[in-house]
Amino acid sequence: MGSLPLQSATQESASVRRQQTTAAALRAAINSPYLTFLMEAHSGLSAKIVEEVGFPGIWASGLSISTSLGLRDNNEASWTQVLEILEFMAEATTLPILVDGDTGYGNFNNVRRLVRKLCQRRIAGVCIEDKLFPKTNSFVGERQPLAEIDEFAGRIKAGKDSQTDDDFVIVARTEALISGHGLDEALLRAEAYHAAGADAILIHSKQKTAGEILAFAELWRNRCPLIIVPTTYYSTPTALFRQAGISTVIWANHNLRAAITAMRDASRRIWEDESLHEVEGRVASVQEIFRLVGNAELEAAERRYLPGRASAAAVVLAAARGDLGDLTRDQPKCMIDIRGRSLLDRLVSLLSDSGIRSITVVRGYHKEAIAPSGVATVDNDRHAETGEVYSLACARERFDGETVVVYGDILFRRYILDGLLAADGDIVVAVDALGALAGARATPRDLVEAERGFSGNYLDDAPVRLRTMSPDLPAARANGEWIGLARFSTQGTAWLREELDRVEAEGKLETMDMPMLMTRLAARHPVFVHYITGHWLDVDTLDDLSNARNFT
Ligand code: SPV
Ligand code: MG
Repeated sequence: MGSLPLQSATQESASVRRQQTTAAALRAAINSPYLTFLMEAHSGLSAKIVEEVGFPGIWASGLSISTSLGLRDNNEASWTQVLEILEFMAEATTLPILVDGDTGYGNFNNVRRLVRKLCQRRIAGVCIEDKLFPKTNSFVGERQPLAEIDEFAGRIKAGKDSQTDDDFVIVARTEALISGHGLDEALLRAEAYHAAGADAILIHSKQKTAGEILAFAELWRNRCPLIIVPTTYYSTPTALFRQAGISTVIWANHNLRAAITAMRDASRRIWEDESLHEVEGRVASVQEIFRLVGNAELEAAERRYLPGRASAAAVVLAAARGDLGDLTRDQPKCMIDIRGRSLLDRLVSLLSDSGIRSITVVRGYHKEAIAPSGVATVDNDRHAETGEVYSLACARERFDGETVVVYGDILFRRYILDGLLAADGDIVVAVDALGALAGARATPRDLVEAERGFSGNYLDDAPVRLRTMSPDLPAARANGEWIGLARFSTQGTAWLREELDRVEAEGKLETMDMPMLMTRLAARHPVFVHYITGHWLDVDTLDDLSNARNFT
């Protein structure tokens, strides 16, 4: 690949494709003066891969589709089952698809319905072969019976009369050479099919060399485009096909065969090793799967269409040991059991229930004890000598859009998170106004001084900005207590990342706590307070723990 004429052909096909229907693109590719290459695909996924690699079109191989369904290439899959696969393929790619329509699944009448259905599904063309239904793969057995010439020409004519897209391509495939009838019979048939309206002739051969194909091409003299399938004469240099004036080469089954080899190798390795160790790194990553099927597009759509900001990510800070005696000897605080479920498990469910899909837990102390399902983890292995901000920085790669940051040892009623997600502002912190009351809690943590206190007025929804957050704030200045839950919009997340970079550059990442980070953010950007009154708790003491057990 890569010689100049082919590149031009590919580029030309790609630009034609952008402006026209897939049928028109296939027609243009087949009729172009360049040699066109169609690559086999048998599923939505393989169609995507063929497109990404750069081919201008797809051969939807009957052999490959049947095999991928675990069936023989004998029309064991019904034509409507094949149609369903084609629907997935057409949805997965913008490339024109030339379908292997076998014999047309019956007589002229079956071909008519097939062609109409293919046009409805944006398929660019179909190839039908002059054999009898049910078909047998060309490489099985010898001297397979052929259809009568006139009868097959009738199938072609019926197909052409039924297409609802003028550019739809019908390729007539003759099996005369494969069935041992020689060049004269092949030419006779090709001529009849061309006269019946075929847009191109596929001349098939199962010889190891291209001799009979090249001889046919010379005698055919390009009365209409000629398509070949060099599966058995694979060692013939492609330059010879160009010289012979061939229109299109079909690489007929090589994605399926590649997949069989790769799947068998991986399965065998895993079976023998009882481990994934050797295979990981040699197979596509799960992230690659997400990219291929377009997860990013769905996330963008969720941001646009779903209420409740379902696309927010969450970072749960759960690296600290906490000090609850024996309860935290072999596990971090977030794993303490609260009536049959860990604190962390309850928190993760809460986040999920509010539509947060991507959750990352920062682990540290006894990290092996934290293995929540469906949740990513990152590790702060320096948890013993660092604080929350360092843990947050460990998860930096995990957030870039809207992000919720939450301590791993808190629980709250769901409406609090829903309210926070719906609140205006690029950075919003949930603040319990009751935390400002003297003696409200035995161990108040992060006190908050805001622009205004909580009014309790039903009609008061004016935004309130954060001034300072600190565990050492004099009680007289405190308007409430931060509950350890904050939301950052995409912009707010960008500011957070910038601030983390600054803190790191100043050498303070290891020691800084979250209140100081919030205070620094509030000095540069608007940080808003979302007031609540109770309905949450954190677990710092055994008293807190018994409260938590009553809370759920
Ligand atoms: C197919 O790919 O299903 C074909 C080509 O029809 S061949 O297997 O060579 O007959
Ligand atoms: Mg086939």
